[in-house]
Amino acid sequence: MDFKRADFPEGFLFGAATAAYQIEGHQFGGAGPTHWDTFAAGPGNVVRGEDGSLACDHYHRYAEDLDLLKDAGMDAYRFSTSWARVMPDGRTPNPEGLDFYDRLVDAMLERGLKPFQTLYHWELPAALADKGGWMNRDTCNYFGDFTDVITDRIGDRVQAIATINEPWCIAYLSHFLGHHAPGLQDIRAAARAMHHINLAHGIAMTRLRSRGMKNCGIVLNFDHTEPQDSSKEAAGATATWDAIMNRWFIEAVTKGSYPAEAMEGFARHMPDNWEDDMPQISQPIDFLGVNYYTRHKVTADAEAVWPHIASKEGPGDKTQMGWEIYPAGLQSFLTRLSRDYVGDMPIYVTENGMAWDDIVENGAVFDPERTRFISDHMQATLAAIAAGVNVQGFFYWSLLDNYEWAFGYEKRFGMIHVDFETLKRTPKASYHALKAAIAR
Ligand code: IFM
Repeated sequence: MDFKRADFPEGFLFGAATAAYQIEGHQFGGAGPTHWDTFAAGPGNVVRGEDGSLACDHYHRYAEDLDLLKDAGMDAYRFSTSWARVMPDGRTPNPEGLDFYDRLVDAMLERGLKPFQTLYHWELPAALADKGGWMNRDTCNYFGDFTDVITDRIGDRVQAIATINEPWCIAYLSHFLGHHAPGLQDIRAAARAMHHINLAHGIAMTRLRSRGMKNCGIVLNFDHTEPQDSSKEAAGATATWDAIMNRWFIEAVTKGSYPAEAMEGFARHMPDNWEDDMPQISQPIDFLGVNYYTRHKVTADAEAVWPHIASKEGPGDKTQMGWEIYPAGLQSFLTRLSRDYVGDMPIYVTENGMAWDDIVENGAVFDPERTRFISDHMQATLAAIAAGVNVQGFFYWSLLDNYEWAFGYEKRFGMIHVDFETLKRTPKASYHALKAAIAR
């Protein structure tokens, strides 16, 4: 790695991130069915129809996983608390689920790891999906109740709480593009989910504040977007895509408004009186989590339905996902978000990482591509810090190879290899490289 801990400001946190459904093993501990179980069981939705029922069995092996995190010299662990584990029907607390997160947080603290919790990383209880999921405003209030229950149990020990992970994926990717659960391609459903997920964030913030919680924020994903050519059409399409993907959520949360370019398509499908929710959605947060992976080149496509755009990956090297590796986009977002939206508020890079077709040979995984990827994105983060952005931490996605949603177990993002037959963990060469860098 071309960096060392000493290059970063005092107190900068290095960590790794995971999410409950992707690693825990959802069959254990009395968790209830989620809309991802339903989606995975539908034809053609997920590679090989795989689901999160076993995943990495982190539910039983969390001590080993946290030991690996600690042995790497990490400061913090970003994890999520599954709503369907804590409340299997979305409404009724499950003591076993609460006990699990109690043990998990204590195990982090015993190892000197700061717990960075995410309340919602996509596993909506199926019972609430049955009632319309994120299209139904009631789901936002139920989410507030879940926030209360889990916070009353572990809120005294967590370092930071993010309400929602990647609302764009929850709303647009899942309700308009149909790639994630519930797999809809429905603009009215999407408009409602785009608003309700923000409202759920606002309600959760209110509940957290009423319990005196500090260090509360949200995690948004951003995609570096550039026009494919110098035409007016490509510029217009890029602005629309940027509004839907990159501006909708941050502007709602920090300014209490939605961008006009996105409202052009969504306005007539929005829930009644949505404007009345904007003050609650835009109440102050304490930090912003930034998830960044890649860049897209965008142009206009008059034959496509609104938003009338076509996009493709940029020309650079690609990961196993086919995503272009473009570290400059991270620097650009960190600077833009600070300049245009959050000023000096702490920003964490809450996800950044790459999938590669890693294999274990003679007990080791050689992944120089990932080492380079991490190193280059750390340099991009350092450049943003040098430009005055208050970045306070970096979480690699992901600690473990895991359930990559519609791609099943095919794509490997981990710094630790998981054999999904035996569940054996093998730290990859990039794990050892990162460990050496942050020890220096
Ligand atoms: O695995 C996902 C994660 O759940 C959310 N952010 C992107 C990752 C890689 O696709």
